[in-house]
Amino acid sequence: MNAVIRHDWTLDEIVALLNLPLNDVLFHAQTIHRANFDSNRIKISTLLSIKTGACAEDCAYCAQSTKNETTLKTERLLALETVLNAARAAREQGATRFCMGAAWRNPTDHNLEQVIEMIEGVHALGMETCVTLGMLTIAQARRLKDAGLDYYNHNLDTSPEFYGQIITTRTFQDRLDTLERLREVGLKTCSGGILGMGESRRDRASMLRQLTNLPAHPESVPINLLVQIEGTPLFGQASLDPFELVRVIAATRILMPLSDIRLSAGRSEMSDELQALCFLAGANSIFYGENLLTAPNAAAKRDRELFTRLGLTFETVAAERDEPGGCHRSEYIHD
Ligand code: SAM
Ligand code: DTB
Ligand code: SF4
Repeated sequence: MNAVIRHDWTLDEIVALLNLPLNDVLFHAQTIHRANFDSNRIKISTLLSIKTGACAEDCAYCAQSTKNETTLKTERLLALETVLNAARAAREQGATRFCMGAAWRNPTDHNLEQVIEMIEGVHALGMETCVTLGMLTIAQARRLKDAGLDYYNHNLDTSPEFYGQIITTRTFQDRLDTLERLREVGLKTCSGGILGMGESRRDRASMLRQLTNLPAHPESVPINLLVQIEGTPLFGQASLDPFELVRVIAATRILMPLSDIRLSAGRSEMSDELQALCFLAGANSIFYGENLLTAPNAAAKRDRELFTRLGLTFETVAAERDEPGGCHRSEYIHD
């Protein structure tokens, strides 16, 4: 009952979930969450931008688009050793998964081989790997799978109806096609979206419907709150009612009972109380570390204190238990 996996949700059903009194949707989501997860355990991943800025796409939210007049310093693909040093530092801080993001519309085959060296190096440190590199061909998806990649992040970002107001240089269908290729080769997927871009509640429901009605639910669903970047068209957008974020997380938990739900970008602007409500609503994963890709994240010290105050545990890779061949065991700590 608490892990009914459906792929046939109607838009009205999802809107109805978002319209519930907050206590009711929270109770429903928390009941499902408890039945399927340790409700006091949070997974943490650390992000690194391995290629920054100078992106030809026109995503209206993004600091990295050449179409947006931001002050971002661009950076070519990082050297392998730089990436591995960052992964080691993230592991020391307790991250179990290292996510590498590149500001590409899609990688070239040469780019992909360079990133594969990074994936193999991070694996050898005993960490899970995730990359987000833009659109992929089926051959590229297969190459990543064969190289041992764990997760590929590719977001739908918003509803198909609102999408055209946010991005014009690639279509919603392009995104669905990449997700299909990932599934076809058996890669685990991380796919979600962004809230607070001026979309309606119905758009939010429609985005969730797209995710939950995919042939398989993404293993990981990032819910980002727009980080407003000066120089982007979305800078100055009216901020979202924080309870709407909680409702969306709760609905996501109800719709995708077994997926990890990541409270992603935007935490640095959230109060501790709002984050606590998001965990109650079923979020069980965060980005941890001082930076997201180009924007600051919630400070790690603040996160550790918040976890202690809430009695949450987070999974760490114990460095001293690192085993040859890249195997690792995890343990749960109270920090
Ligand atoms: N270039 C690749 C792509 O677009 O697929 C990968 C990197 S891109 C930065 C990854 C995701 O980060 C985007 O799809 C979007 O959901 C999220 N993102 C980017 N900028 C953001 C912002 N300012 N606020 C919230 N989320 C953001
Ligand atoms: C995701 O859904 N959010 C992350 C990750 N996947 C790649 C990226 C957030 C980016 C926030 C803005 C920035 O740092 O530029
Ligand atoms: Fe480029 Fe990705 Fe940013 Fe869009 S979201 S501008 S594709 S880096």
